[in-house]
Amino acid sequence: MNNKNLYAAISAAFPADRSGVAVESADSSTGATLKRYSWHALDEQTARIANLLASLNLPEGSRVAVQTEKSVEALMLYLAVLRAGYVYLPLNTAYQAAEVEYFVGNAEPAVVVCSPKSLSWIQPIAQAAGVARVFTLDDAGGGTLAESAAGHSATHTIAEKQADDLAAILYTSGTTGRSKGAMLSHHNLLSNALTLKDYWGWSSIDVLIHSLPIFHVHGLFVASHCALLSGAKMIWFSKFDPNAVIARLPDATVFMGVPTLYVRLLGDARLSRELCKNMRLFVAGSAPLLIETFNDWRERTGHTILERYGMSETAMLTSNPYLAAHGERRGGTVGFPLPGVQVRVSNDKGAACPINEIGGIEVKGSNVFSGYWRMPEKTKEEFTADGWFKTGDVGKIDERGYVVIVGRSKDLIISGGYNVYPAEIEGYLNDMPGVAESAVIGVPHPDFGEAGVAVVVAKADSALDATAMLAELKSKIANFKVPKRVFIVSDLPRNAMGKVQKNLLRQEHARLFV
Ligand code: MCA
Ligand code: AMP
Repeated sequence: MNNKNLYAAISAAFPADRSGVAVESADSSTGATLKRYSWHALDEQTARIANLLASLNLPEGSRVAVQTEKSVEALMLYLAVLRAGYVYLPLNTAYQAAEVEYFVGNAEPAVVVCSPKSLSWIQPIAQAAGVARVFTLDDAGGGTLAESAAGHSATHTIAEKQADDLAAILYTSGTTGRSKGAMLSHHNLLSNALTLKDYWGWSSIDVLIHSLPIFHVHGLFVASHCALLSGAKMIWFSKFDPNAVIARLPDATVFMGVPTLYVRLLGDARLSRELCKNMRLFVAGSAPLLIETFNDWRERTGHTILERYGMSETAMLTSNPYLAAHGERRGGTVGFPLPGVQVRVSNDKGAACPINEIGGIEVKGSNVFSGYWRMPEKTKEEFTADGWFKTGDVGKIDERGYVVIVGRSKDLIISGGYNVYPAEIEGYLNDMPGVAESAVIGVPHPDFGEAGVAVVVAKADSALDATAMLAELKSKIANFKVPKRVFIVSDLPRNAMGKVQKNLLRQEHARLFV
């Protein structure tokens, strides 16, 4: 195949008989079938949207920013952006105006697609940033995008792309300063997806339960690409609800989730071996999977969860083995480097760590991004002189070659699979009247794995109200970033250098939720 467009590989994997079901949307609370979309319909609708985009005469490399609820039509929009040769920029639906304003201002998309309910606040943001067109896409697939696409042809020649051309930009928050857009090429995404498809034994008879959001690597790339590149059917939920997943497990063969999804499924007394008898694979990632969850899952279902590890900048890096011949799936580890991915552990002087010694995890491979959008300096900082990407994760490689993640050098909280950067939340808190300083930490949480907690110091003669502070945060930032608790204290613990000792705060509040 000469055309390196990821969509060319995806469409080449469509089954010969395109009348079969590619995606079945299902009610996210009951699991009941809502609508079936054939491969043919997927092809036709992505063609229409791709033709609509092409008709706008956008410059080469234009970004299409999307903040819509999850629907099959939203998946089609993603595929259409690839097909038309533009760059997809997904945004978490929880982001509010200030957050979206930053992404739109930074990425300068030519097109924005949003939910009709957000149009009133997104339109002015888009206008101010010089966005050429704003379309709407609602939960049921309606809106101005579908209306405009309806007038376009259902055939479209896939745009020619080179392997290194950009396919998507995924924003990841920064430990200091603002979010950075990780630039992923068609080759980054395709090479990783083909590796996973192979390594995890995908075939066209698989049926994937897709209940993750599609604005992050896990749901958008890992889950969707594996199914699409295998010609396998997806059962598509607009959001995760254990009740609906339990209802459809007997119809499925593969499930992917962040650890919180497994914890919530285990909380349902109906989860059993019988229910999972047609399943062949449960994949977990995006956050550490507790060994208790790993063990409980095996006991209840008879299946051993396959834990893997990745990042927005790299897609998937390591995976526990799928085939028993390659080794056992070991809880508490993220498995082996995937074929084509190199992983090393380095100490703070940049020297390689021996087996079982803890250091910074560095990676290399055709899956690794080319850099951060318009941030060459940041990009340079995150790579070693010999071209390895510094993940910011801390870990080791054991004597059997399994990678174990023990922590992070980046000040990051992962809550329910979403990343929350304390520096960003502290910025908002510090801007509030009467706040002298603040520290945001992550503490163990039974449902989200980790939850954010804010510890705030008031200015002299100021009285702070924790409830009001939480309400203000809620009005400004994505809800999952809002700390679950705010503590007002007289001072923060500091070391001799004057640096806040977050480890002491984490110890103090370690048992808050567990
Ligand atoms: C929701 N809430 C949360 C979170 N989600 N709080 C902390 N962390 C969260 N993740 C809070 C809301 O703020 C709200 O609080 C209340 O819970 C209910 O919100 P709702 O949206 O109804 O929650 P939910 O539907 O139960 O969502 C929980 C969830 C969701 C299903 C676990 O967070 C989720 O889908 N997580 C998956 C994220 C994911 O796909 N990550 C992959 C990133 P209030 O009522 O007070 O406002 S990709 C990645 O990390 C790398 C590359 C990788 O390796 O995959
Ligand atoms: P993101 O910025 O959303 O791409 O998140 C990537 C980060 O999620 C990684 O750098 C890790 O810290 C974390 N992560 C992903 N998968 C795992 C896993 N299986 N175990 C522990 N941490 C993980």
